[in-house]
Amino acid sequence: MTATTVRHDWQRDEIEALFNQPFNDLLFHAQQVHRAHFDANKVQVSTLLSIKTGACPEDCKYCPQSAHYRTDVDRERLMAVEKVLAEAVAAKQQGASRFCMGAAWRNPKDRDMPYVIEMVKGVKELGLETCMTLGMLSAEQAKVLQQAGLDYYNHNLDTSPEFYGEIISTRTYHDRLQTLSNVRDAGMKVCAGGIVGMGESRSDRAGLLQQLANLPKHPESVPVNMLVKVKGTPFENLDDLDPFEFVRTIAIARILMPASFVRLSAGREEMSDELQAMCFMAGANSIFYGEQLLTTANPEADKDQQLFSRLGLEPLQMEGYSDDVHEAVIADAVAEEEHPPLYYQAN
Ligand code: SAM
Ligand code: DTB
Ligand code: SF4
Repeated sequence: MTATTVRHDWQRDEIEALFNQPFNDLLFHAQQVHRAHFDANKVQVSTLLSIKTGACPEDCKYCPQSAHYRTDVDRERLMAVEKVLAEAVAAKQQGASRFCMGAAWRNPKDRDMPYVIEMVKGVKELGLETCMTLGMLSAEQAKVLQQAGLDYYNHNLDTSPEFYGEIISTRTYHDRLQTLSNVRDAGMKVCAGGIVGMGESRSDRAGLLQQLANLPKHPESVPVNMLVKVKGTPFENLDDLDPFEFVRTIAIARILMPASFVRLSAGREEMSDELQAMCFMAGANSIFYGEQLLTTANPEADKDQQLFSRLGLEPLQMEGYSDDVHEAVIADAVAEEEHPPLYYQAN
């Protein structure tokens, strides 16, 4: 297999074999794949805003916004459109190229749609890429959002199909796959990933990545979240995941989805600079920037600027990385696929 091969037929044991490689071999492999597709010193930067916070009817055990758990998150109604746009202006001034809006909903209601549509249109007019994460979407809702100018939709698979039932009971894995397919069919870019550190096994981590990599088209953006343990959620006292296992998960996401942006997502506030640097070496090339994720803390903007400068990283300007370029990268990679390898080689 070459460093540019894009596959959609990953077997669980192949992925587990990657997890079982010596750390240095795995990182070397991931770096080769990363450098075949991306400038390894450029990182895409998004800013996140919670447009509707708390009181969510779903029971996701990791989530501080679920109404099933007593956390310190205050409930807030859907934000006014002007307020969202003011936040988007600030994000742009800070250097973000994409503005992601998240709502603590099971799914958007009909009455919500006119407001979110105005948000999409307004953010787009500012020259930012738009992303939303609003829960499940019907095919019709996905089309309406796409027509309003929504570039990306984030909807995570969260974990493996087997472990999923331990985490959420109010919606199924199949529901999530259906939303991803509605988003794709509507012509939007897909942002889909998951969370590690929820007490899952290595095989579950492999299973999550297998599901993502075997989607008919790889998500353009793959957020890998480290669980943020929030007081009041059922997961508040879980043991920490070995940080090297987190780096391995990033490296394998990079290998399995070579042309996708792998996002070093929630959990950076709890990570050392050295651990984050290792994640960038393993192929992470996207982050959330700004002091707040949805309800939990993210590193201060200054701190990230210093980290970028110390590592010689630069924010990716989307003007220089058009859709056409991304399409071309994927097309090149797919062309390679016509000559499948006889057997798999680590490097
Ligand atoms: N309510 C919508 C949904 O769940 O589809 C959108 C917002 S939800 C907060 C978006 C994602 O944030 C979840 O799918 C989950 O992967 C991630 N997330 C939530 N709480 C988290 C936590 N404590 N640590 C890490 N990731 C978390
Ligand atoms: C994703 O995968 N991670 C982001 C984004 N998509 C919406 C959310 C992280 C949330 C972390 C917990 C919080 O701040 O509430
Ligand atoms: Fe609600 Fe989303 Fe949190 Fe689940 S992850 S409880 S759906 S806000």
